[in-house]
Amino acid sequence: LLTSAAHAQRPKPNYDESQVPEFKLPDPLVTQAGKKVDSAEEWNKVRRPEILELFETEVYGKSPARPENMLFEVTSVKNDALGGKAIRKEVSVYFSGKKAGPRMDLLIYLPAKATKPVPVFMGLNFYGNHTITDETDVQLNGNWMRASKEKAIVDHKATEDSRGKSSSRWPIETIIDRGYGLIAIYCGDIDPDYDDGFKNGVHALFNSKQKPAPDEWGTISAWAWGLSCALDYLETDKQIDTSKVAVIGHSRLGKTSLWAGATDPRFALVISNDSGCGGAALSRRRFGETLHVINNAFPHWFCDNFNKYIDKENDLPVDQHMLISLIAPRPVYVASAEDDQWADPKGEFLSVKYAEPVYKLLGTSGFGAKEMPAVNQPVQKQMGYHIRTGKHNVTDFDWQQYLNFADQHFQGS
Ligand code: GTR
Repeated sequence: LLTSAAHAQRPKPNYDESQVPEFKLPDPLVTQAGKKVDSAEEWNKVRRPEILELFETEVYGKSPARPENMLFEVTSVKNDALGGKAIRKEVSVYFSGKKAGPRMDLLIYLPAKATKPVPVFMGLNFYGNHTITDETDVQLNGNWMRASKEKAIVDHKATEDSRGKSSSRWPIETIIDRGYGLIAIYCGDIDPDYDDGFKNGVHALFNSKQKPAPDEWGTISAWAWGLSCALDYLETDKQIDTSKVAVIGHSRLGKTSLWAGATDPRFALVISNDSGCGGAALSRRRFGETLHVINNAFPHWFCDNFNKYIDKENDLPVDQHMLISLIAPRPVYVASAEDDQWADPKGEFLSVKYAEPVYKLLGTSGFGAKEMPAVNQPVQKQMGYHIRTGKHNVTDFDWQQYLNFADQHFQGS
């Protein structure tokens, strides 16, 4: 997905463990002033806000407050979706409260047989809600999309042939059969995934001065902000148990689900699937994708301050284990894939491990794993991790683990 210009300047990635530089990680349990944090109170009052602020100003960028006057419009309801198994709804969220402004569309599947509000998974997708389902009567997204032959995108627009093209990543029937709902949103409804100088998407709604300041929101922050807006809608929907919303994302959208979980404590469970650099992977390892590569290829994802740390990862006041720590004590699950070395599976594992002291301080079961587990051998306590065989993708194996993990934390089984 890199542009050819970015390819040209892209330094050779390191995949050799013996070439990983030596580094010292900042301690999530020592304040910026050097004081050891040894109580939940100190964590919540001092250290957590400090870390959150550092991620806001140095990594993802600060987002504005969410609008209070958003307009929610239910545009379709089908009570016998998926052969009668599911209730399906489409809901438009108008961010400015006016139909003229940008809007995102939620595609919602809920188990038809539910007798009480249900726990749900909510996640962004890459090419529109119509790609996640084989049902052909959901709305075809008309917004700008990244080029993709595989997804039948023509001139940056979805086509009828795009329908269902990502359905293997969203096993809707399995999710429904296990008693969960699913909410899907196209990330580009919130902010199109290209470097446009922040003139479109929700940035345009707030940034009259065109380009955000160096500590203001990039696209990942905007996406996470959009997920929180979606949660605002869910809170108005009586069929959904909003104390049990798991936020899930893959790759760039996995970076986003972690940031959404960190910034919005209403997300009760957080899942990162192959999120890699700027997601779960430790930046200081410089294994696979690095800050250099990611900030050149995707200058719009992070805030401009993040560029300061290109080839200077040791100067970062945080590393990505501290992103995981911001989710504590809520359950968090990080998944890697064996053939996805670009995303640095070991660096993703280590982030979970080095966030564990915070989870322990807050009285949870933590993680437990000291070494990386073997492939396809999930570890699931308050913190979960697996590395599965195969490539950068979301598979049924991944979903089985997420569903088991959710059962454990949402249904007590
Ligand atoms: C790649 C990028 C990764 C990851 C991936 C994706 O090009 O280098 O960080 O975000 O895209 O989102 O699929």
